Amino acid sequence: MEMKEPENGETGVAEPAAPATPPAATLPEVEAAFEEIEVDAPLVGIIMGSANDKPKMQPAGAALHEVGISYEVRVMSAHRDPEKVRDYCQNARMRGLKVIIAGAGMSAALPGVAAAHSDLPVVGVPISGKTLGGLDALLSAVQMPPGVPVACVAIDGAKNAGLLAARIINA
Ligand code: RP5
Repeated sequence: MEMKEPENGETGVAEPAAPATPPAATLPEVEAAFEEIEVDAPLVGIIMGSANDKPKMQPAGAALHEVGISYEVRVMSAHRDPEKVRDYCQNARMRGLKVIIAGAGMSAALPGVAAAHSDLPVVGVPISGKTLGGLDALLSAVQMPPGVPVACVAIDGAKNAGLLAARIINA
């Protein structure tokens, strides 16, 4: 039987379909897509020197929750975990935080150390301890040297710290 010659350059063999390559997205398209992704990234970092401070710092989170501002809570001591505090505060702005609330008792270095490692607004909360009624923490948090600003609320004034952070964010 005679085979018919393929005409007009046809090979007579079906060509495999070319793999479909999606067109490369442009940078503005990628940026727009990211803007559409809803993330509930924290705007406020609530840090404290000890897990024992949590009950006294809880009103800060409650105040933020009430006005719909997302926050995260971390325990880190300026004296016992200095590297952790440094890393957290140095990365805070890059991570999207707008305000740091720092609570500590006794020789409360945490607010000042946070302000030394970040240019974000820092709200200090002096926490009352077993002795001295929190005066030790108040003086430690409030007596900051020029150039290292800390907005210090009252002893055990975590609620106002949350409210002040919300006002800073909404200013
Ligand atoms: C501070 O020392 C903490 O903020 C806490 O208020 C105080 C005592 O710490 P714990 O012995 O309760 O861990 O650093």
